[in-house]
Amino acid sequence: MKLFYTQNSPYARRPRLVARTARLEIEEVDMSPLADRVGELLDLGPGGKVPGLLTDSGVYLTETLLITRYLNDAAGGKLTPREADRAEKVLEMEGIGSLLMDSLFTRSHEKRRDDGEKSQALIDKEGARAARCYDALNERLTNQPTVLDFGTIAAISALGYADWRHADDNWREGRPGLANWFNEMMVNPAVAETAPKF
Ligand SMILES: N[C@@H](CCC(=O)N[C@@H](CS)C(=O)NCC(=O)O)C(=O)O
Repeated sequence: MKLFYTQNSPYARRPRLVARTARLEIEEVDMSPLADRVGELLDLGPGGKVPGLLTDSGVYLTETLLITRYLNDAAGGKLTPREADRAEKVLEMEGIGSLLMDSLFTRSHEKRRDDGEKSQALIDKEGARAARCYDALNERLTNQPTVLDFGTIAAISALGYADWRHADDNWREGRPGLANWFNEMMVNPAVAETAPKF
């Protein structure tokens, strides 16, 4: 299997972390700079985005959520929570992490548009959504163990992206529990080596 990624893509970080957590051997193909190499992705499918996964049988899969589930299945379901209660909590966390990631991504692109093209209303709306998500993560992850599952992988990936693209959110401010949990997670080599570089 080949996973197409870029180091700073928060979406691609999720399947990269799933593969490492499930100890699944995959080939990672760095597509940086994406603008120059997008043609290679377009030869495989219509999206031109990372992550993308070329399966051993030659099918090209896209969309983070689907790729993470495919990898987990390929690893025999190692990341599938055993108890129903736990499974729901993991899904809840994955939803919040995904919401945060989409919101941060949208706002980052909007902020980089030319003056006159950007919408301050959209920036404000997404900024408020991100703040609610940071609070929700702080509530749920304070004093929690540093376990990698679908939920914490989504959270870590979104927060790492926030550090890169939205440093002025200062998400650690007033959320010491989340900040401590994040620092402890960064000790994990898989988390450290997939972090965005900036
Ligand atoms: N919905 C997609 C989003 C993936 C995505 O937006 N990836 C970005 C990099 S972080 C990308 O490839 N952007 C290139 C583009 O928009 O052309 C997913 O869940 O995988």
